[in-house]
Amino acid sequence: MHTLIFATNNQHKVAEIQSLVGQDFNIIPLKEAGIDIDIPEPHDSLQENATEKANTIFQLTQQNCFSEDTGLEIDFLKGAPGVKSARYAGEGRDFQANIDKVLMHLGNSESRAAQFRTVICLVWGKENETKQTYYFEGICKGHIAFAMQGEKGFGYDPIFIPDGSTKSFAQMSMEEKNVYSHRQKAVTQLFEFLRSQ
Ligand code: ITT
Repeated sequence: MHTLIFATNNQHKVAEIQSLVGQDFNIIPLKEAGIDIDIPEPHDSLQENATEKANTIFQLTQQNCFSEDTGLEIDFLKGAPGVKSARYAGEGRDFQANIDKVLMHLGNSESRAAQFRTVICLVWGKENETKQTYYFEGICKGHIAFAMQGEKGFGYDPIFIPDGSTKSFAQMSMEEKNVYSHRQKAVTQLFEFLRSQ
C-alpha cells in the first residue's frame, strides 16, 4: 500500500481522486494531514504551479506527495483562462463570476472548442531513497456550452461538454465525469506508475 499526501485545498478534487483510488493507495488530503496553508500558484504554466505545490508540501512533511494543477483552455480565447482558471474573474475565486466572464467573452461565437488539462507533479521515492519528481498529464477535449447546464461538480463544469457526450460535466454523476475527465486520465497514469514501483 502506497501512502501519499495530496497537496490540494480543493475538496472537489479530493472527492474525484478518492473515487478513483481503489484499495491499493492511501491518499491523504492536506486537511486530514493537519496542514492548513494556502500554497501560492504564481507561475505561468500548470507544470510550474504543480511543482510549487508538491515541493511546498514535501519540504513541510518529507513525505511522498503529489499535487495537480488544472486549467480550462479555450481556443477562441487563445488558451485562456488556462493557468489562471481559478482566479479568472478576480482573487475571489468565484466559480459563477469565472463562468460569466467566459460566456461573456465567447458571446455568440460558434467557435467554442476547449479542453481541460491537468498536470500532476509527484514527489516520490522508496524509503531511504532520494525523492524524485515525476509528471503526468491528462487532457479532456470538448466545447463550451452557450449557457450553464446542470448543478453537479464544480468550477467550470456547468459550461463544459466533453467530446462524446451531449451533457455538461455538471449534468453527470462523478462516475460519469470520470469516464471522460482530464483528472481521471492523469491520475490513472499516476497510479499505473506507482503500481509499477
Ligand atoms: P489547489 O491548488 O488547492 O489544488 P485550486 O482550486 O486552486 O486547488 P487549480 O489552481 O488547479 O486548483 O484550479 C483551477 C480552477 O479550474 C479551479 O478552481 C476550478 O475553477 C477549475 N477546475 C479545475 N478542475 C476542474 C474540473 O474538473 N471541472 C471544472 N472546473 C475545474
